[in-house]
Amino acid sequence: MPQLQVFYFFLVLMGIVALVCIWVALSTRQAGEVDTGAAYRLRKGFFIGLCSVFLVLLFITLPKVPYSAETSPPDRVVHVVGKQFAFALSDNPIATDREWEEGTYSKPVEVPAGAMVEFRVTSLDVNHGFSLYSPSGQLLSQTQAMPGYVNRLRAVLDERGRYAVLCLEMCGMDHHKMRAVLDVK
Ligand SMILES: [Cu+2]
Repeated sequence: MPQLQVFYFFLVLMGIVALVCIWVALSTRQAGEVDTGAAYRLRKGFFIGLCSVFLVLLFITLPKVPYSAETSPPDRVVHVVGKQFAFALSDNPIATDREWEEGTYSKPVEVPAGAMVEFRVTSLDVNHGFSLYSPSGQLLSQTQAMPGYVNRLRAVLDERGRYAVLCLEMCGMDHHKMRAVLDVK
């Protein structure tokens, strides 16, 4: 479960930060001479070290960015509209409150496995967070659902099953109830 690994990773990271804070608090109890030259050298080394680590991580992770290049038209377009407190998914554009309501009650949109799907995501009221979860509950991709603007998100969904769409932006009292489903056949 990647979420659990991330949780433990942050727990360890927070432990290290706490230990450093305690060490700094204890070591600066007594006022003493400050060697500014050494401090600046340390800061420079830290800066260069951090930049090197980030550069390496950038080159390792950049090819794995899950957003496909938009060089060709998608196989399928799914229109997504958020509104407090549900998402409507439809094969047809949704412009009015009525169409949105129909979209939230109609049967789930189906897309073929392995097809390049383009989600056109917008909102009828406030900002929402459109996120797509695999049938096993893993977060695959996400974008913002913004009023007056359409965000396009492309994804190839290979695994067959029922995908969940959840809101990732705190949008009001019933934010946690905002969800929809998508079937990959
Ligand atoms: Cu929300």
